Amino acid sequence: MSDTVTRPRVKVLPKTKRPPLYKVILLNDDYTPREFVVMVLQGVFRMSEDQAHRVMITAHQRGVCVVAVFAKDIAESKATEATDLGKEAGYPLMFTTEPEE
Ligand code: TYC
Repeated sequence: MSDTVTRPRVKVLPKTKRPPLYKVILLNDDYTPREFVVMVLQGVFRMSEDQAHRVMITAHQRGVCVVAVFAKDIAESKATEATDLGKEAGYPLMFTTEPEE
């Protein structure tokens, strides 16, 4: 029996690939009250009142604002949850998601 040690010829790279990230985007509309938008941002995205107010004002003035970035399933469930809160209250409040470049 020989004691030859064989090492792998191919370098094994560690599996460190992160899941692709998705932006949650808030869309402006003409009907949802500002305070309601702030409340939803605080509740669903755990923002302070200050942060939530800044995001709401940005969407109000520019039409859209990126709220946060998450893995795909989390981004989608939070966008749905936030949009549904508006729907339940009778508002057309809308959150969408899109992949981050
Ligand atoms: N534009 C709304 C208003 O004037 C407030 C609003 C802000 C609604 C941001 C949606 O994403 C939004 N009552």
